[in-house]
This record gives sequence, C-alpha cells and structure tokens, in this order.
Amino acid sequence: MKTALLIVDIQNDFCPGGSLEVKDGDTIIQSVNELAGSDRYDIVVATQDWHPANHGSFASQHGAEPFSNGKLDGENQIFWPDHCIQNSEGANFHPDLNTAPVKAIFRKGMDELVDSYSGFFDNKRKRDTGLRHYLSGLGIEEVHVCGLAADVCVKFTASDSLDLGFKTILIEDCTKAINDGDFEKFIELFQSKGGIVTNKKNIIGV
Ligand code: VGL
Ligand code: ZN
Repeated sequence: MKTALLIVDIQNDFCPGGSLEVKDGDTIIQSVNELAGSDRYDIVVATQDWHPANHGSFASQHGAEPFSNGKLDGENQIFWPDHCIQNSEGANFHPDLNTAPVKAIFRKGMDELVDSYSGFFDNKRKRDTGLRHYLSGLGIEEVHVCGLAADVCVKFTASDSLDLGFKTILIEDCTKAINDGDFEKFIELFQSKGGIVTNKKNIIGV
C-alpha cells in the first residue's frame, strides 16, 4: 500500500518558548526526522497553521482570556493565545525539524472567521485544503500522522483521514498533547473506528 507521512504543525509557537507551547513538544522532533528520513514512505507532507494577525480564534480579538470558550461565527470556539501568524517566527517550522524530505506543505487557518484544526478541512468542513486530492492523486491509501498538538490538530487530522477512507495510523510517541486526558479519550474513539495507534519502533524498527 502506498503510504504518506503527515507531519502536523511542528512550528515554533507549539514548542517550548512559543505562544501556544505544548509541554515537551520539541522532544518528538528527532523521532519525526527519523520517520521522515526512512524509506518507509512514498511521500512526506507537512501542515502549517497559518493565521492572519486578526484571526477570530485569537482571544485578543474578543477581549477574552486565552483558553476560554466562546463563539466564532456562531460556532463553539476555544480562544487561543495569538499564534502562528503568517510570516512570523512563531509560524516557522521548528529549526530542528528536517524539512528536506517534505515534498509539499499544506497551510490552514487563513480564513479569520473559521478555525482549521485538520490538515484536510476547516472546522466547518466548508473548505478543503487540497490534501485529500493530493494524496489520492498519488495513489496513497495509507496515512501515518505525527506532530503537534496531539489533542487538537493531530486529532482532527487523523480523524478526517480515517473518515476519508485512508488506512490511518497515529504514531503515539511522535506526538504530544496540550491536554493528555483529551488525547486519551480520542485514542479510544479512533481505535473503535478502525484507526491504528502505534509507536515509531513498530514502523521503522528503531
Ligand atoms: C493548534 C490550537 C490552535 C494545533 C492550532 O496545531 O494543534 N492548536 N491552532
Ligand atoms: Zn491555530
């Protein structure tokens, strides 16, 4: 089966020192580099959270506290600290990430009125990023997902991948969560829908 590795949002703002840091987020990067550099994959693709400075998911746009709950264009929304602003240092891939094997980058979160956690669709499923057709056009049938944050963008990306009919494998030791409890709950649901959860060693032997 032709297989893609999908590296989700390994950007400075999601790593220690970033505005929406995931605890120990940077500790997965060496393992992600090993996966991406292995000969297991037919293609390696990355996603990048890429917001305008006035994005509606930012607490600053609503005079709200970061991590509080509110509404964005009628939908429930967690208000985040400002993060991954287009062309900012925080939006760059972490410098330790080896981007040489990455053949395509899919950006998301550009529409200020809707958040976009998944690499495939925005949260209202109105717009498609093109990732699905890119993969299916290459004959990819299996997708392996890693990156940040496990309980937000990795979760939504893996879930959509499964719903779109790709055999989907979540590489648990190559992701880190903002909230571990949310991620654990998701893993149960993902497995019950046929998703596979494994570790890097089971894929590349080390
Ligand atoms: C993400 C929160 C807001 C992520 C993106 O990449 O997990 N989380 N935007
Ligand atoms: Zn975001």
